[in-house]
Amino acid sequence: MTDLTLLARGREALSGVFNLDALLTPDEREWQQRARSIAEERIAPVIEEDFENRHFREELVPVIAAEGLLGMHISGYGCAGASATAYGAVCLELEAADSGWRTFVSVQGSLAMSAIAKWGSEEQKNEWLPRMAAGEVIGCFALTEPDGGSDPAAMRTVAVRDGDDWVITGSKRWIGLASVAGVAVVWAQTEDGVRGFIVPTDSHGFTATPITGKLAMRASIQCDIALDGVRVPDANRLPEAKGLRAPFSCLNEARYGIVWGAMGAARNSLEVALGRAVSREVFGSPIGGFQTTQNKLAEMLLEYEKGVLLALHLGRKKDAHELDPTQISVGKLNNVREAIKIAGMARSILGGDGVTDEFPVMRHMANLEAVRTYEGTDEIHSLVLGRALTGIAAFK
Ligand code: TGC
Repeated sequence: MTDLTLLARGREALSGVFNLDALLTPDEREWQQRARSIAEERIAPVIEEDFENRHFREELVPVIAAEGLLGMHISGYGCAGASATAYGAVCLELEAADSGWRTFVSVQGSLAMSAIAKWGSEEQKNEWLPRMAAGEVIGCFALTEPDGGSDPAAMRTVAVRDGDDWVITGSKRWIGLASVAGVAVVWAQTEDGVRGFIVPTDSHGFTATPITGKLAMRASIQCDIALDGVRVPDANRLPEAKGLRAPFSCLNEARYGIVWGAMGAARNSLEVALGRAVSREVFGSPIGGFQTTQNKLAEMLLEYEKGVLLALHLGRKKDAHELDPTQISVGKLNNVREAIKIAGMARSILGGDGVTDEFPVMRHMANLEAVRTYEGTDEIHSLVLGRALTGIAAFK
C-alpha cells in the first residue's frame, strides 16, 4: 500500500498550487467528500491486494450505495438528483483510488440506470431504479460485441418478436459487472432497428462469463455474455428507445464521467510522485531539487490542471443543459490521454520502485489503457472531432 505520509506531502504541495476544491460549490464539495472518504478509507487500503488477486470486492457496493452515489445524477426513484458537476467530482475521487470502482459507478448509474431512466416506462423505472440506487440490484449494459466495439451499428445480436415476447439471440463482450449483475440492459437489432431490453440475468439462456487474463481493471469484472434464445415479455422492452441514439445517449453519460475520473488517476499519480520528489535523496539532495524532475512535475501539473478545468467546464455546461457529444469527445480524448502521460512521468520519478505495487501508478497506467479503449477509443473520438470540424464523416 502507498505510504500515506508520502501521499499527504504530495497532496499538500499540489493543493498549494492548484485547489480544485475551491472551485466547487459547498454541495459539490459535500458529494466529493463522501466519495473521497470511501476511496481513501475503504478502497485504497485493499486495492493493491484486490488488483493482484483479480478480486471485485462486492461488499463495497452497499457502502457506495449508502452514500447515495449510485445513479446520484438521476432525479426521483430513490436517486438524489445531484448536479453533473457533483457527479464528476465523485468520479474523480473514486478513480483516484482505482478506475475499476469509478467504472462500477459508471456502469450502474450512467449506463444501466440511465438507460432505464431515459428510455424506460414509469413501471420499469419504479421497478428497477430504487433497488439499483440502493445497491440491491447491480446492472450491466450490453452493447459491445465480440466482432468490434467501435461500430455498434453492425451489431449481430437480434431480438425477434414471438407473440407477446421477444426472443434475443447473440453475444456481447467486455460487459462490466455482468457476472454479478441482477439485470442487463441488452441492445439488439429488430425488424424496426436497434431496441433495448431489460433482461433479468437469471433468464433462461443468459450466461455471463468473466474475461480472464486481464492486465488492467483487475479489481473489476468484465464479461462475455451469451444470449441463447433469451425470452422476455414486451413489457421489458424500453418503450422510448428507438435506434442507436438511445444507447449513445447513455455512452455520453459514461464518457462524461470518464473526463473527470481520468483526472483522479492523474492526481493520485502526481501526488505520490511529488511526495517522493521532496523526500527521496540521490546525489546528496532531494530528487525534486533537480531541474529534470521539476520539469516533469511542472508538465504533469499543467496537464492535470488543464484537464480538471476542462472537466469542470464541461460539468458546468452539462448542468446548464448546453453540453453536446462533440464536447464530451474533446474531454474524453484529452483527459485519458494526458492522464496516461502523467502516470508515465510519475513512474519515472519513482524510479525502479515505480513498477511495484508499493506505488499506484503502474496500476493506474494499466487501468487507463482500458479506459482509453472503452466508451470510444482515441481514434473514434478523433473522428468525431474531425467530423465536427470538416462536416465529413470519415467512418462512413
Ligand atoms: P450512427 O451509428 O450513424 O448514429 C446513429 C444515431 O445515433 C446518433 N448518435 C448519437 N446520439 C447521442 N449521442 C451521441 N454521442 C451520438 N452519436 C450518434 C446519431 O445522431 C444517429 O441518430 P438518428 O436518430 O439520426 O438515427 O453513428 P454516427 O455515424 O453518428 O456515429 C458513429 C460513431 C463512430 C461516432 C459511433 O458509432 C460511436 O460512437 N462508436 C463508438 C461506440 C463505443 O463507444 N463503443 C464502446 C462502448 S463501451 C461498452 O459497450 C461496454 S459497456 C461499459 C462497461 O460495461 O464497462
